Order: sequence, then structure tokens, then C-alpha cells
Amino acid sequence: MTKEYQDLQHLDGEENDYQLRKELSPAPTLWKRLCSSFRLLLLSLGLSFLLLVVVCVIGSQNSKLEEEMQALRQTFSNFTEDIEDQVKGLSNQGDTVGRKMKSLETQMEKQQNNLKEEHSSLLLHVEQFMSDLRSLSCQMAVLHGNVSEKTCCPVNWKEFRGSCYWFSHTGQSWLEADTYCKLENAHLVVIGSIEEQQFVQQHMGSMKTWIGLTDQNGPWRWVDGTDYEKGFKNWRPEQPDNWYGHGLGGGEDCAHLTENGQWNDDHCPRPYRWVCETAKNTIS
Ligand code: MBG
Ligand code: CA
Repeated sequence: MTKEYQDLQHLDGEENDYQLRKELSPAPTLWKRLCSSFRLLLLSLGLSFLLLVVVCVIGSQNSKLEEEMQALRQTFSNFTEDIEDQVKGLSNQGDTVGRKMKSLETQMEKQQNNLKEEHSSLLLHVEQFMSDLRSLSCQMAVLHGNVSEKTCCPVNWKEFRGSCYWFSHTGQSWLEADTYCKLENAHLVVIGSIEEQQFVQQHMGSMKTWIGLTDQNGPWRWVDGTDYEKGFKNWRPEQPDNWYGHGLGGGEDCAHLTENGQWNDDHCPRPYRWVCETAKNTIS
């Protein structure tokens, strides 16, 4: 019992000590609090500093990236400009090549046309030469007494389906042309078919040319007596019209081939070219 009391006494004493110490030392607690606030402040300052560093690093990385992107953009834009320039250059070259090709094509076409013209003119000359040769050898045969002279067309006359034709290169009135042919033992051409029309057209050129058809003495008549009504005709639309509008006296009584080969009746004294015709076997 005494011991317990002593223990209790002892305990009481410790508690009191503590209480006493507590009351006697208020200064260290404040200090501790101050220290802990200071630590917090330092910590937060440290953290802020760290954050700032991180932000700076990220910022610098970003600006570097931005710079690189800018450089890339510049490179890309330079590349695009280069490509555009090259494409433009190529397209210009293409245009030039195209123009050259066109001019070459035109030149080729011109040369081809020239060649064609030369070729057809050469062909005509060869045909003429052959026809002259035939005529000459025919005349030679006549001279040798091998054939009758009635089988040949004279030199400078053209042969077509058994007849001989002569094409003038000057102009005369219809009447003078008619007389000229008669003196050659021929007559102004009588066109009896589309084929004969085409043959005459081929050789006359685009010139007005008298033919052996007239209505000076009444109805239309061919000079060799061929039936006009039943025969071949090739009048231009609205012809013949016996037009008095030329004011040269009278109407129009003589037929001629117009530039495209169609027929027209005209004032007979006009100086047009003409064609004489004769059957081969009537030449003497
Ligand atoms: C002309 C003929 C002429 C006469 C005239 C009538 C344009 O052609 O040559 O003969 O027919 O036309 O207008
Ligand atoms: Ca007429």
C-alpha cells in the first residue's frame, strides 16, 4: 500500500514535471512552427522554380520545334517554287515544241500539196507527151502508107472516145470560133454525155468556153445536127434566159461553158475561148 502510494506520488511528480516544462518552454514551439512554415515556403519556392525550369525547357523545345518547322516550311515552299518553275519551264518548252511541230506540219502539208501539184502537172505533161507521141507515130504510119490517115488525131489535138478535140487559148466571138473549127474540117464541140462534158471540163480550165449550141435561127440546135431535145443538157439553174439586160443589142443566142462547166446562153459577139471537135475518121 505504501509502495503503491509512493508510485502514484512518483507518477504525479512526472506529470507535474511535464506540465511544468510545458509551461516553462513556450519559445521552442513557436520556433518549430516558424521553421515548418519556412520549410513549406522553401518547398513551394523550390517547386515553383522546378516548374519554371520545366516550363522554360518545354518553351525552349517548342521554339526550337517552331524554328525547325519554319525551316521545313521554307524548304518546302522553296521546293514547291522550284517545282513550279520547272513545270512552267517545261510547259513553255512544250508550247515551243508544239508550235514548232505545227509549223513543221504546215510546212509538210505545203510541201505535200506542192508535190501533189507538181505530180499532177507532171502527169498532165506525161499524158500530153504520150498523146503527142501516139499522134506522131500514127502520122508516121500514115506516111509509110501502113494506115489510113483517118485513124490519127493531129498533133496538139486530144483524143477522146474516137473523136479529136482542140482547145483554144485565146478568145473569139461564137461566129469566129465556129468558122475557125470549120476551116479545120471540124465543128464547135458537141457535148453528148456526162463523160464528154467531164473530158472537156478537164482540159478547158476555168474559162468561159463556147460550145456548138445556138438558137440564133430559132430553137436550140447543135451545130452537127445532134438532137437537142433528146440529148444531154447541163444548163446552169435559170438558164437559158435569153437575157437582154446586157444592153449590147439583142438577147443571148449562143451557149458556153461557165467557169464550173455548167452551160449559159450569152451574147454571141463576146470573146470567149472555144473547143473544136471532129470524129477521127473525118480528118483529111
Ligand atoms: C449571168 C449570165 C447572163 C444572164 C444573166 C442574168 C450571172 O450570169 O451570164 O447570160 O443570164 O446572168 O442575170
Ligand atoms: Ca444567159
